[in-house]
Amino acid sequence: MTNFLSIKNFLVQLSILLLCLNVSAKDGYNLWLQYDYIQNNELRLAYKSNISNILALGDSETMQVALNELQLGLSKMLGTEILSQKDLKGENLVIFGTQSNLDKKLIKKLKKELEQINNEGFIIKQIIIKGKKHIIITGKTDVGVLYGVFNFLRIIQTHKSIKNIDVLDSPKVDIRMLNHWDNLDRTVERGYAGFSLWDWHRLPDYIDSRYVDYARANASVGINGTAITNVNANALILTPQYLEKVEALANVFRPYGLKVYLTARFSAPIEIGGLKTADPYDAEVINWWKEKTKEIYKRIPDFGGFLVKANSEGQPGPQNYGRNHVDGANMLAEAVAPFGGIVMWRAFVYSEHDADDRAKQAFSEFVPYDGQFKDNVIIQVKNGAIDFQPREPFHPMFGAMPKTPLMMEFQITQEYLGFSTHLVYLPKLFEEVFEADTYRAGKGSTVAKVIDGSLHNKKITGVAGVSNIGNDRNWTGHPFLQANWYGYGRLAWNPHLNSGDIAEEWIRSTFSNDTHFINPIKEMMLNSRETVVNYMTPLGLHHIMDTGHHYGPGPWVENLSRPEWNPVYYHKADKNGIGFDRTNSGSNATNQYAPEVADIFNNTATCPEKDLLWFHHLSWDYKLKDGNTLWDGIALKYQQGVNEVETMVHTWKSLEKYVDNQRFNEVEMLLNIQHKESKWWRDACLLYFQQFSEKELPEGVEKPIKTLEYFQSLKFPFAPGN
Ligand code: GCV
Repeated sequence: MTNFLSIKNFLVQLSILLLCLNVSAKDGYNLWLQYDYIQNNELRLAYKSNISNILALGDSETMQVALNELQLGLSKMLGTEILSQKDLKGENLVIFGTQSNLDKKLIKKLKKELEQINNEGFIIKQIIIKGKKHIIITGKTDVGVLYGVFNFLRIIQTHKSIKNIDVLDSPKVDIRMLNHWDNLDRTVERGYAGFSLWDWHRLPDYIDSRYVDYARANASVGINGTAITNVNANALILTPQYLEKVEALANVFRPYGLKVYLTARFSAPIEIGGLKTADPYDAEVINWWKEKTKEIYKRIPDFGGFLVKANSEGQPGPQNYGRNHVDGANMLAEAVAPFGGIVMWRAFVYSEHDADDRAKQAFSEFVPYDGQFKDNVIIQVKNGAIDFQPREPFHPMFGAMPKTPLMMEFQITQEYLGFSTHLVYLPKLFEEVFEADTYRAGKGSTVAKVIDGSLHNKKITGVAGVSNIGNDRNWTGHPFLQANWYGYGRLAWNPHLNSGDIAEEWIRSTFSNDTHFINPIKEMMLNSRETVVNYMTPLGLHHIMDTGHHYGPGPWVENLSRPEWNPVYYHKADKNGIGFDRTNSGSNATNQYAPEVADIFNNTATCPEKDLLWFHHLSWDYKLKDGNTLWDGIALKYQQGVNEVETMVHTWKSLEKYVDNQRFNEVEMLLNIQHKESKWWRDACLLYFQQFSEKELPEGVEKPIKTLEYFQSLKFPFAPGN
């Protein structure tokens, strides 16, 4: 590792040299850490007048990483080599180190601030030492300091003033993690940006430098955990052969504050342990997990714990032995507890044997267990009750289990939102979920407060995002989808942040600080989520994507073995109308929300139109708020979505001069595909639904050129991620 860091050190120096030669490739690999040279002389000189050299207090691996980053970032942005010095000589130093490295006088000076931050928080402040002005970056742990360093660099990258700088911040959520649905053969379930980053075959001896860059990017936005394997788990990851490889990754990630978690296949004691059962009540099984856990912690002392998908979509679990989720989760929790580990148990359950509305099943199964899980269990709940749709009302479980920690699961990869081809800025979706009011402890009981633990005073808090990263050169397939990784990390750090502010930070750090570019691009990003809803699933429609791969429209699909896998189950279109009645006259899913919320959703007059067909089955002639009939309204929304993508194409084209060729061309091609596919969605869905409505398309909606049969005949046997 030390060797690796010195190579890294050398690369930093090389980058600085290349900067002076002005060589800079813009293939997207550097993500939001571009550290572009500040062209504006006045601004650059203003920074320079506050920054001379760097003084690192402490020499842990994390401090070395922080030093490299500061040197790289500052040197590139200021256009001059910023040196690291060993003493307090001079002024305008950027001094960084943990509280324990500060001298007593300084600690006294910062006492108030230090009391206000948690273990991963940081302080960035201008201070005077012996009459000389400096900037101090400090925190309680070296990872906190690293976060402070990244924050300081972001301030400069986004061209904010550092005059009298005084920043104090702490994450509001403990576990902020990526869930990789990466398989051991390097395919990625629902992954659209290439193959898995983890080169299992060449690990542990070959350490791809990308592992370091991955950890660095995560640290830069405060992500502190990674579950590196698919929740549809393979038990082999728990064998010594693979644990050795996991250990190598954990060693690379550690200096960046990134903990490793593994997915645990419930039947592992049988598959790799040679036992006859995986019954969580069986003494041998209990012991097997304890020993396995010990073995893991021996290799990886800061191992985070297990993520488990059990009795869900065919995965094994405690119910195979007549036990329940509490039995399964608590058995694993006991194994990891002595080492400070946790168990993240997923609530994504629905059964083909349960005739009840799929949207109700997780709540029905889990809420009665409230208070029964061990302290180190956290239940991982998807943002909505079905499955990562372009829009879903918030999951009714949020706020409904006051005695159990619940963590949010978002999907950053776009399984249902156009893969890595469509530009959709997801923090807008994440923000909508966080801002939703559960009313569980009166008005203002937002999902954000459930997740940050403040609503019910939770001991562990967490947010997970299903990763959209692969080994594509630009990490996410589409240059703009880097913003979803970035924005996810920022919101996991603080679920109360504003998605517009995050977009602006990202644009400035990734592309340009020119407001002529920022303003239209920010608008485009912020609108993009509503746009995809409009051309895929307007007015509360959901899960009408084509079978299996979920690429493109397939509202007609009705032949899958499980009813709830068929789009027709969700839209219920017929001659009388369209939509899923989840009110008290239908499946009564609304009853799983607090009464105040249920009342809003039950009544068409108060139900937000964006969720209308999620909760109501309505006639084609139903009058929408704008006076249009439901049929016309649906058709107009599809058309609006297409028009909006067209606007995105034009906006992008008009900004060519602000972007390097490579990223400009890539985005242009991708937007053109998105435009084409938005029309495909519009035409296929409207032709299909028109069979039931038997109505003409309203004025303003383009007539499809192809037939419904044509759209139904399209097949994509090699669609990625499936
Ligand atoms: C990992 C959906 C996806 C599956 C995924 C599952 C889950 O059903 O289509 O690919 O499996 O969600 O979240 O477990």
